[in-house]
Amino acid sequence: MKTALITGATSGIGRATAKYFAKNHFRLILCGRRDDRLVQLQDEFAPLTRVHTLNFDVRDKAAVKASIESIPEDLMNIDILVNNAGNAHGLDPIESGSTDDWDAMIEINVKGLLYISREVIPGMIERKHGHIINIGSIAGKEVYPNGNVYCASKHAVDAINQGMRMDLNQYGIRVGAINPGLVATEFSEVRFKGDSERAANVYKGYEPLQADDIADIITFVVTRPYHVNIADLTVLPTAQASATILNKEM
Ligand code: NDP
Ligand code: 8X3
Repeated sequence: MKTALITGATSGIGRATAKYFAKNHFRLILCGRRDDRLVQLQDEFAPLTRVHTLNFDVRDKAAVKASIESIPEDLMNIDILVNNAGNAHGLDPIESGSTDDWDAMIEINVKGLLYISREVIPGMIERKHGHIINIGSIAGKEVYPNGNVYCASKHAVDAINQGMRMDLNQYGIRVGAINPGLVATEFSEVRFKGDSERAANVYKGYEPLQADDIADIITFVVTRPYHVNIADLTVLPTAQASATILNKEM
């Protein structure tokens, strides 16, 4: 039975992935900062599989280390790491963007992903077995107006994904990225700091991806035979052709 650690499991893509993995009876280590949601996840998935939750902020290097070290022995051999925790903060031109927003995106989307990976990878190397899924974005392949630092953070994920795959190749560890386009999650609520109307507008007038669509694909990717590594996958809603081209007439 596989053991999977998912960051950002309390919402959106991470939560949906936890649900799909639970249905496949993967043992789960689910991470996030909102404790009430972690308790909900535990209650919901415990009838299907072994679930352990970890509450920490991926920005906090010491907390990341302590949390990974606290994983119970029966879950210590992590087969799958889904580096999913992340968000956009703001959508502002470079000359007036908030430096706090920039810090948040670089610290969470880039440094947080690195801190988690640094703690999990040594065990995978020891076992010469593991699969890392990095959640990038179409924003890691293209840049869009006002996307500046969020796009930079996801371009960094793209580079880290490639670098990880090269460095871990000698140990037989699979590494791949899933790069979604527009997915209707709490992503825009966070980006627009709780402005629900503005957030809802992002997904109006066309059919966006749902978190389940991405979770289904992640589940496909991690259930391929071990010699198959899906290295880089961009997934868009049919209405979206690129980071900037969206057909709202469909
Ligand atoms: P959500 O806002 O629904 O989920 C984000 C998750 O990340 C939450 O579980 C949140 O948990 C966690 N998280 C955020 N900050 C931190 C932190 N500092 N420490 C620990 N956990 C944190 O958004 P999505 O599900 O859409 O986003 C998931 C990933 O998908 C992100 O990396 C995002 O960039 C990427 N993505 C999203 C797209 C979209 O259109 N929605 C498209 C392309 C990529 P909590 O608040 O409990 O800590
Ligand atoms: C999230 C989707 O379009 O805001 O990565 O970049 S988008």
